[in-house]
Amino acid sequence: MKKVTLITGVTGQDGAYLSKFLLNQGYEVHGLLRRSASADVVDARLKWLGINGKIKLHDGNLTDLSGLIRVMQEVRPAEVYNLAAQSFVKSSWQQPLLTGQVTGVGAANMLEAVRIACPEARFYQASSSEMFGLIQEPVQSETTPFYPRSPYAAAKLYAHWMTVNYRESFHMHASSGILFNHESPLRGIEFVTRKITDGVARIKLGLEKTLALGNLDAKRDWGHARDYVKAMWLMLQQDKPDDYVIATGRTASVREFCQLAFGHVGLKMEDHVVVDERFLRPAEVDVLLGNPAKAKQKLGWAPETSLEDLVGEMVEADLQRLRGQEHL
Ligand code: NAP
Ligand code: G4F
Repeated sequence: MKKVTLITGVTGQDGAYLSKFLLNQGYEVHGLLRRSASADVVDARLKWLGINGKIKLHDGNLTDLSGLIRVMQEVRPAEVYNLAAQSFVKSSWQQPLLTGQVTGVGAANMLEAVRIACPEARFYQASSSEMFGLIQEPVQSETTPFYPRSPYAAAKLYAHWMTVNYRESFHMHASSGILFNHESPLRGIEFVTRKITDGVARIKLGLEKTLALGNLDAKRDWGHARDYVKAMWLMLQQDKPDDYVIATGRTASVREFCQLAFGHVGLKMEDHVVVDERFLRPAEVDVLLGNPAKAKQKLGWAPETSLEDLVGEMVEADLQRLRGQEHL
């Protein structure tokens, strides 16, 4: 019998990589799909990984509890990965209430749906290093106090504590992965890394001359999404549920990321990058740096992709896309 799993956010970056990983592990993979008028492109990431058609998709939305319960009753998953969210930090200041409803209350809806319809299922919540915000320790671990700096981070913090609360109140196998930034060729174009690699590819191909960015001094601990989805799965294979920081233990600035990306194609960022204050944020998370020691010790997990390799893979994918005019 195949193990059955349900992934929310299946059309996003992590949902696509996790689906591929679980299919390779022999799982029957189900995904929650919110209705879109652009149904022809919503599975672009699954197509990119060659797995569209291998996942059973179910209509649903994180804000609709009755629909979630129906999907749980139909699928009867052994493992549930809650990856769906309004995940773009900058938009969370423009849409704070929607972000709270989807990213925060949506996770509580998922916990309720599992508790009501399939309480034995193991549950993964996509928590975020963004919860550390105005950092209280130079290197952040599972014991570092949180200080959210955006409506997104505040919503994630609610979802995180609800996950802990359901674990402690109802003895659910509910784990929370506090993942630091992870990127890939499937990253949304609005996030800084993909914006940079797409911009570099456009400049290299003569389609653009400049790339406008915001705060070049912000620092992030960047890993590869392909490595990080494995950690999600490992958390649900443990006897006991718990919380884990997933990070590389290296931090780099947006400026350094730019230098690597432009350098990959033999260009200099100084010749092309302009700072545009439209891309600054009302409150910034200046630096994030994670300590993944617990994940290494208890899960046997370690990142496998260097920042240099990640940047190279992303720039190459964007060059390929632009030459072929593929949509993503
Ligand atoms: P992503 O690419 O933005 O994907 C988000 C997914 O959520 C998409 O599939 C989206 O569907 C879906 N979604 C949004 N609103 C929904 C709703 N109301 N109902 C149902 N589905 C909805 O995000 P990601 O980078 O893969 O991240 C996955 C999760 O990890 C997110 O929760 C994110 O906040 C969290 N996280 C990410 C990182 C990171 O660095 N990537 C780090 C820490 C935590 P559509 O395709 O229809 O838009
Ligand atoms: O790529 P970003 O938009 O990612 P951010 O805000 O760190 O959030 C991502 O990682 C979180 C984990 O820590 C996730 F929870 C969240 O869902 C998301 O995946 O911005 C990174 C940094 C920021 O400091 C931003 O100010 O890059 C800076 N930046 C500078 N110029 C820019 C730009 N960010 C964007 N998006 N666009 C710019 O032009």
